[in-house]
Amino acid sequence: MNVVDGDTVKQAGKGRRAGGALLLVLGFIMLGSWIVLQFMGRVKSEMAVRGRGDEAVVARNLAFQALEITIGVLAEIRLLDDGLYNPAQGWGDPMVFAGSAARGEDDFATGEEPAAYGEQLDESAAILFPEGFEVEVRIRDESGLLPLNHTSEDRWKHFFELMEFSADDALVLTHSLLDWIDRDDRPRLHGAEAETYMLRSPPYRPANAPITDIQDLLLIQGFDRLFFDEVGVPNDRFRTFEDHVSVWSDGPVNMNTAPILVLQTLAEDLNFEVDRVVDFLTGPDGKRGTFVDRILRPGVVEADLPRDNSGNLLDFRAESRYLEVDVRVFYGTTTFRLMARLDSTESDPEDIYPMKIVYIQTWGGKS
Ligand SMILES: [Ca+2]
Repeated sequence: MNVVDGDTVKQAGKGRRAGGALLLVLGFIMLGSWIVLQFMGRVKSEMAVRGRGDEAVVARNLAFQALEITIGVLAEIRLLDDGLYNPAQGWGDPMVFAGSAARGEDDFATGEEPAAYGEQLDESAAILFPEGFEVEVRIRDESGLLPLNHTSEDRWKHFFELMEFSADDALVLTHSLLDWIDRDDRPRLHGAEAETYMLRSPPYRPANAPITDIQDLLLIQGFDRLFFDEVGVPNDRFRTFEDHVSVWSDGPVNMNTAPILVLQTLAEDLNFEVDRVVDFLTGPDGKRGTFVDRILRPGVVEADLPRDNSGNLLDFRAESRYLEVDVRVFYGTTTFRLMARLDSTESDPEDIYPMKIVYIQTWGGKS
């Protein structure tokens, strides 16, 4: 796997049942705890050999180890719980899951107040890192977002209207985005192709290909005016858009992790009441995004499974396939950051990891 600092290199809860959570933990111990032990052993010996002067090196190593632990947790849960659908399966806070598993505890079945994924269930359950280093891991399920390059015209129109753009602006944004991506040079009614962009100064051509960098929106008619200020600085609407789309997801949207605006967009398109989905997912504590959330997935049998307005069950087959793992290691006044994209359903071409690492980027620290 190739990694380059500051640059992009391609290539490279509770379970559904308490017994399920226990099974996961036991499975993790049998199959994966060696990973944790090996990593921790390595960090400690590095600390001893290098001493205090090389904190940046330790921070970098810790970040990679946290990523490997995260991959281990995801792979174990995927294997033993037959797929990844919802962080409530235990992967919402992978360091806590791995820490509990390494100690043989079943914290997911005994926690009193259900915690949000971002908060640790129990500080003492998390993996212990060397003193002076704090490690934070966040997982964003891009499968719950609108695929930037694979979303229909109807969904975009609904989405831009839900973002409170006028009907006219919603049309311009939708048509211009689709024209920018599609291969032909025939503009839609409110869109734009080469004939529009070649009149600009300096002139340029549309990509006529999938967007890989979200900053390219600055070049697209409508987005240039509505998502950036006069000098090209992204505004709040750009940030809202960025939080709801994925540049690399190409599959169906996973409703388990979809933000409310994405669920509302799907609801308009598929004709269902968004509250039915939210009420189901929320679970007994009345809060969405905690470890007692219920999970929408194939095989679940519950009386209140969400249906559309014609009474048909919604499609819950979409998995948490495209995962962005954001690791931050804090030490002194400095932070080392590592961001990785994982395709949880593809195998690693080099057969080192249990899933494919599509991309890694790092900031800070020494190599
Ligand atoms: Ca085009």
